[in-house]
Amino acid sequence: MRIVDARVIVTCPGRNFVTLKVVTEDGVYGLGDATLNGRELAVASYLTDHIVPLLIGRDARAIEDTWQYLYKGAYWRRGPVTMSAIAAVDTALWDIKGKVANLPVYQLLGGASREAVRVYAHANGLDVDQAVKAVAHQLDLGYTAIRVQSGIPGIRSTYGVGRDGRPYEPAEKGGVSEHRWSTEAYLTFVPRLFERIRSEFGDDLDLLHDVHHRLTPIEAARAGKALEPYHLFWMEDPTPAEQQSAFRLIRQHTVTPIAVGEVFNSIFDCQQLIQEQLIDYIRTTVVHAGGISHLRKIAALAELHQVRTGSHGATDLSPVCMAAALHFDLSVHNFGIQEHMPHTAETDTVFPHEYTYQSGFMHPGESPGLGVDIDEALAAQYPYDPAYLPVNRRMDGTMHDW
Ligand code: CS2
Ligand code: MG
Repeated sequence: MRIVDARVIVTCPGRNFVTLKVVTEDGVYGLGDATLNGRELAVASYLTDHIVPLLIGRDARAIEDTWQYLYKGAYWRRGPVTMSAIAAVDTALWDIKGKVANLPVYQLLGGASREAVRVYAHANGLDVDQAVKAVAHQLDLGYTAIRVQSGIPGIRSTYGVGRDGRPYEPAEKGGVSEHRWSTEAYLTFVPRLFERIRSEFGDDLDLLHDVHHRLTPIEAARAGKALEPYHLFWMEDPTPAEQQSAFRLIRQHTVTPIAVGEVFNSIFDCQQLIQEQLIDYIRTTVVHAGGISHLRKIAALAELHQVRTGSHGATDLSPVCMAAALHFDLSVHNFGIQEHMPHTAETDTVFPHEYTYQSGFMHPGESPGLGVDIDEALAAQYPYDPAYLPVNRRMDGTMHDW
């Protein structure tokens, strides 16, 4: 089953997405997400200029061989651009395999290990009162696991919190904005936030929190320790993880569970973290970590060390990635939880999909393949519109430490 066409579709239905569409000689096609937030066109070029010419004429059924060919054959390995491009090819080929086999992809991955995929929602507020209201709103929608972020007194803008009453969207249009950061203000504030949330909502709800790599290891240890009375489900990205051994220091001081990995793109980024059990949840996702094939290898390594998965699922990961993530989540035994930040109606119209949400759980559906499509004519009506993640500086203007 030869590949006869592969093309990259860049569209911006409210935010930018890059999608690869691979077509076989039988007319079957598959989709893969290739969106790298704020650096979208680099992946689009990597695919169009360097990968598509290699795909034409290849056997669409040879998923693992194609993965190895693109990873090892390029000589230049790893990195977010390369791995997002390889992920898009891999995801599209799994979609094709499912369609040809007339089975949803999760069945090809070993079948369902659970009835549905537990997801967590976001509750964000400019202050604690707003955060409390946001948690109440997500509880009304049926979520039983909620990530809570709040503006910090004394800090003008905080990453992860929406502005002007709008839902939080990671990328900002109109140039790169800069945020200011005070570790001391944050460390004093964050236990108070969770004290209030627990006193309002009790102990049953699962609470999560994202530190967005803002702390040193010893500061992260302090945060984890101070948060112990509020028994978080996880504390995410407490410190950057280029130096994986840094997490030993955090582990020595706190039993707050740790989730890491949304910026990782390879099993080698988390090898030590997993093998030394320095984390509890690995957040690598389909689009940025080499696709379904590579993510399964990460999950298999994690399973040996009692580490669960907790894939990234922010709005910059397209519905194609969300569909693929849900097939992976449903099948993999050591699944933990999946992030769910619903897309806008505009995005959902460009990417019609079978996956559904109900009462805190999602399901990828039973359609053959991934169960997601792209309306190319509609996508063409939304041209690329540059947007960037904000830059973070300390109060004195220094780029933040880590
Ligand atoms: C966040 C994201 O969802 C998360 O956990 O960390 O907002 C992340 O920063 C963006 O998806 C980056 O593109
Ligand atoms: Mg995060």
